[in-house]
Amino acid sequence: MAFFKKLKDRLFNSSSKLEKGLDAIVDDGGEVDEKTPVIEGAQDTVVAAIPEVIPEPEPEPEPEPEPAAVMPAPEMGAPEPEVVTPEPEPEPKPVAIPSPEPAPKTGFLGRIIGRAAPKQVTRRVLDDDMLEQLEELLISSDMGVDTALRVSANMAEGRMGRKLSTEEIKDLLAAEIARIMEPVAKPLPIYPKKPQVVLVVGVNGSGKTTTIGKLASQFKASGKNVVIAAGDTFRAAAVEQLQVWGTRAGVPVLTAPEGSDPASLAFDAMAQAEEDGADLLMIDTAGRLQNRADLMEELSKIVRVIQKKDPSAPHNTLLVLDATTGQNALNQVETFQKLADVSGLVMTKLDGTAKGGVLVALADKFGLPIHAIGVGEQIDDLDAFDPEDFANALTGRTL
Ligand SMILES: Nc1nc2c(ncn2[C@@H]2O[C@H](COP(=O)(O)OP(=O)(O)OP(=O)(O)O)[C@@H](O)[C@H]2O)c(=O)[nH]1
Ligand SMILES: [Mg+2]
Repeated sequence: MAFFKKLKDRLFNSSSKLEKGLDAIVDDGGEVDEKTPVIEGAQDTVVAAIPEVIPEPEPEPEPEPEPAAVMPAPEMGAPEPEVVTPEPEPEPKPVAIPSPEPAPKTGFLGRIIGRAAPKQVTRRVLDDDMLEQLEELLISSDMGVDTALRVSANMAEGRMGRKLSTEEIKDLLAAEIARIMEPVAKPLPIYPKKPQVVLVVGVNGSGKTTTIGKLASQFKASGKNVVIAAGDTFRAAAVEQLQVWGTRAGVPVLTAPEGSDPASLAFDAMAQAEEDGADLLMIDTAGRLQNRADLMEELSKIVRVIQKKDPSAPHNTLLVLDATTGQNALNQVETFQKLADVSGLVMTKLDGTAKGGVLVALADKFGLPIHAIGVGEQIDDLDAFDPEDFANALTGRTL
């Protein structure tokens, strides 16, 4: 299955919510526009004003295999944040709305006169009322108030008084979302430093352990020598869970007895990984709620102890967020940023939630790199974050 199709299917709950909402908004006070076929109408009313960021539609489905999910970025010279910028993206094409396809010759009249019979499209004049409804819809899709207002305002700019169809609004919305997400779509940077220490943090149940298993599997497949440390010594069965993932991914898991100090395990794991010449050491940690000061302090201690071995470690601190928590993800970023130098995000459980819009709010508010997204519970259900695919899937845009 092509990557975009998979993402679109998995993001169905978010996109169908937005789609239904947009249909309802346009139907409310909109009029059936019988004079113009869909595509010509879209051109008349939108293309002239389409911002240059409208993404080009996906080319023909790429040949299998699917793109490896979270391919590491090219090796970097030093673990400095400013050097991790990936290759510059090619400039988006100015206007990528496809030129109108020759319309299908449908209907008796259409066949006689050799032109397309006009399709019925409902369009609504963009006014203050409609704008307000759009804002509300975006807020309800977990985009957050500030981001929803900004996105709606940008979509409306220069278009007040124009008639818009649902499809045209989707195009504008997708372009706006892709524009916000573009700067944060960055794979996990890989440094020459051995071992590169990746500390994985997040609240209970956000998907840390699962994400480590998925990432370890991908890095292993790309030829990296990976070691995992089971730094969650707090929860019973956490070690076993990580060992299962280690077996699936084919990487060793370093463990310590339940209840022991995770900081000392992290220290020992650093020594072991150095000795083994591992490229990557991924440290799992116990889930910690923002209000548990003791657990939060424990996290700071892990960082301090790691730094005794290598002052530049951890080289990445990944905050794993659960998309189903919606707006709470924003608070989690703020809290974890105070405790640890969060270097990037992984958003899990984007499958099956209607709250995918929170990712837009996160990108807009924090600008932290989004390294990967979790779209299921299986080992290969971790994808690199692609802003255009995400924007199209979230808005339910048909390409
Ligand atoms: N649908 C779906 N489920 C996921 C995803 N990622 C993780 N899960 C599930 O979420 C649940 C919690 O995942 P864990 O990896 O144990 O989460 P954790 O953050 O390690 O949890 P604690 O160690 O208890 O804090 C498990 O049932 C996973 O299968 C995802 O992308 N999609
Ligand atoms: Mg865990």
